[in-house]
Amino acid sequence: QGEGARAVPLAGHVGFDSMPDQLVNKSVNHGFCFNILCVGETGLGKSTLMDTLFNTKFEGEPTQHNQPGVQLKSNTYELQESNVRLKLTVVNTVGFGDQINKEDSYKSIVEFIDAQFEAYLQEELKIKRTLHSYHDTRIHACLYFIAPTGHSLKSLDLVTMKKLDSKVNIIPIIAKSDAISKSELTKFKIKITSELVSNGVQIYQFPTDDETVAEINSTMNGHLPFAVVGSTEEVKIGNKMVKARQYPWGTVQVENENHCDFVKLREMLIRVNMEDLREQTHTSHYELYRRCKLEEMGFKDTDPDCKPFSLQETYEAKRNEFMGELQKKEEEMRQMFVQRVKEKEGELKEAEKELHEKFDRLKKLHQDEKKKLEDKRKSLDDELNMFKQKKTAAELLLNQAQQAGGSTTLKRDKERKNMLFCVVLHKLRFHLRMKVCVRTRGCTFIRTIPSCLIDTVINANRS
Ligand SMILES: Nc1nc2c(ncn2[C@@H]2O[C@H](COP(=O)(O)OP(=O)(O)OP(=O)(O)O)[C@@H](O)[C@H]2O)c(=O)[nH]1
Ligand SMILES: [Mg+2]
Repeated sequence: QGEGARAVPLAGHVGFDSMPDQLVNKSVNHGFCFNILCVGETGLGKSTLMDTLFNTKFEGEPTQHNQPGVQLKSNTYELQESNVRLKLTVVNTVGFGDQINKEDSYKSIVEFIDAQFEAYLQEELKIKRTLHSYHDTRIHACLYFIAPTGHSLKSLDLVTMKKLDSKVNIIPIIAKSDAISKSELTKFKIKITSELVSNGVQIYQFPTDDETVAEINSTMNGHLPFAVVGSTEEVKIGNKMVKARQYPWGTVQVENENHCDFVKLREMLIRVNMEDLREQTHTSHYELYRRCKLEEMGFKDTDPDCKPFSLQETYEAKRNEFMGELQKKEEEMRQMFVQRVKEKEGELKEAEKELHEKFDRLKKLHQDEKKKLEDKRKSLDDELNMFKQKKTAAELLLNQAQQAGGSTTLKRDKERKNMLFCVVLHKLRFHLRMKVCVRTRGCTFIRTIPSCLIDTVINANRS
């Protein structure tokens, strides 16, 4: 090649023409992985289509649709066809379109896709990388299920596809296309395509640079979005069992190209472009994520003078920048700390002063109170003493009275008797003076007895 270059003809078979075989063998031994994300509203036939595409039954339980937000549910299956192993991951958007406010419905999908890119980037940035055995979970194809309304795309569909188009290969499909008539379907497809173009939504285009598949791929690009029908039910048509959906008015055959685009989808997604989808994911979408992320982290390929920037230089520049920022922050924090300490000290001093004042006030109050109480106590003591004295005097008086009480009674008794005696005596005197008869010498005389005599008689008989 080029001028002066020497052509070296081979004299015989060397063997490097077996390189493709070596590559194939290695890849077959290692196995492949493919990750599909199904985005679409509840009940649009996502699970049925996956089962129909891979000719198996994936999901067991139907999912709940009463969550407050969209959740991504991922399931990985190990499939084998001939001697080729495929690790297939099917990610479902549970609850997509179920909320009244659908504003944030796309967010969890974007976050999920970014999280897979981030995990791969972290693995790449590791010192000890194990990328050959790493389970790559990056989404290779996003099947976007459009409801067969026959009108136009819903704003939820447009917003979600717009947010996803730079992160994933979007293949739009019209779900349950047996629900829409042939003429309506043609118009619907045109309408969807024009809406996608006018809103700048980039959908995946089957590659036309490989001449072996260029023709079929360019034809298929014209059939997008594919109108699909899914079913795992087998129906006997002629002498063949085919997958179909049976209705009272007829049968829709899933694999009949006159009935729907299921075969086109399977051909394009699995049989022709699976590897291109994987490659596009790595070289286009992941690359974009990686570039943005590394730029965010401060890595650049060229310096301001457009000279190549080595990783070492970038690292050191970033380190210096970081250290500078750190020092600045440290200084700021130190000053802030000193300031806060000063403020706190002032506050504490103020509080201490207030406490002292309060203490003094309370002390004075306490002293006054104590003095008052002591005075009161003194006066009470005096009162008590006086009371005791009075009590003693009273007791004394009482004793005396009690003692004196006995003789007085006697005396009074005596006096009363005397008085009574005097009264009797007086009456007696009077009586005797008036009525006593004295018998003298056989004669009875009524005589007045001299009172002295009476007194003598009475006194003699007093006791
Ligand atoms: N008419 C018609 N019905 C379909 C088609 N595909 C699936 N269905 C029916 O639609 C219903 C829902 O199908 P699923 O595959 O469970 O839908 P899904 O999107 O996985 O539902 P969720 O996981 O609950 O969101 C089932 O009754 C299917 O039989 C189709 O192509 N046409
Ligand atoms: Mg489902």
